[in-house]
Amino acid sequence: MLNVESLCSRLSSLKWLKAEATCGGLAIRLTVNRPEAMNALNPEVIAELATAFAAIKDSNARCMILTGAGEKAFVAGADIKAMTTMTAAQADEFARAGQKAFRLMEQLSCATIAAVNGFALGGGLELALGCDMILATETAKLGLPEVSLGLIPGFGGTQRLARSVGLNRAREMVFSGNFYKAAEAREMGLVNQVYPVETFQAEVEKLATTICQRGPLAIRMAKQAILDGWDAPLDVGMSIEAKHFSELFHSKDQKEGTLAFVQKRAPQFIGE
Ligand code: CO8
Repeated sequence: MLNVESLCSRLSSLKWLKAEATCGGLAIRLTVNRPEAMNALNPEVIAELATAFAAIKDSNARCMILTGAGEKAFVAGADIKAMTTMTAAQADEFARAGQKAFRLMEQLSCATIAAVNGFALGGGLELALGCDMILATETAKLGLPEVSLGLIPGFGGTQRLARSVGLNRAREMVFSGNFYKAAEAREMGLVNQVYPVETFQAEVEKLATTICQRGPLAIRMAKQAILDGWDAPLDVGMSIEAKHFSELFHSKDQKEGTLAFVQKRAPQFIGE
């Protein structure tokens, strides 16, 4: 299993993504690095995201922070210029490639935070929706403006947004194509927290560091239980939870965490 430093050096050859170790080498910060086009996702960027997520899957990273380069955008959507000449078959291929990459990200065992530092529009918001949490700057704007282009969301937005904010809110966002301020997005439960630009990076790191200090296997099991159980019947979800809960009792971290509490000291989790 790759450690985060080796993971970052493996990803250093990517053209459109920047990978850096953070949180004392326990987490990876992945930056979509195409600021001249508002970090728009063309097929090459999508392919690189898929490569990066597959590598993260094989690593011991405890958290991934996903963000966009520059001061204006997280990701302003799929690359509109690339879509002007696409055939229906190419559009199908592009949509499926994005969906596959984002699904891979959604199923990573580590925690994932979308650090929305500007526009998160169309495919950009769809990317953020695949993360476990969305933190945003006060100046960020979020939306699914595809209908303004005669399109619909194609990277999972019609499916994940309704699951996140409910059907009616999702219909409003998708049918209007409007941009929403971060505060409004927080009110509707789309964004977890909103911070001023000046303190944003520090707040993102703070949350990531907290997550990295918790039991990594516990985070993995909790994430799996939530993912597998949330749209299952309640009894099925409960059974999934009990299975993951009890599995943790085979781990050293479970012994360490409970013992450390009793001994009134900080736990030293090793991820085993
Ligand atoms: N694609 C390509 N280039 C973009 C994109 C984009 N999504 N967004 C911005 N850019 C480029 C601009 O064209 C411009 O480039 P240039 O300088 O060469 O003209 C540069 O970034 C800077 O942009 P602006 O000058 O427009 O900057 P502003 O600050 O004036 O505006 C906005 C910023 C509001 C973000 C504006 O750029 C905008 O509205 N962008 C488009 C947002 C959008 O509609 N996104 C949805 C795209 S569709 C989509 O995401 C579908 C996903 C599913 C795909 C399924 C596959 C088929």
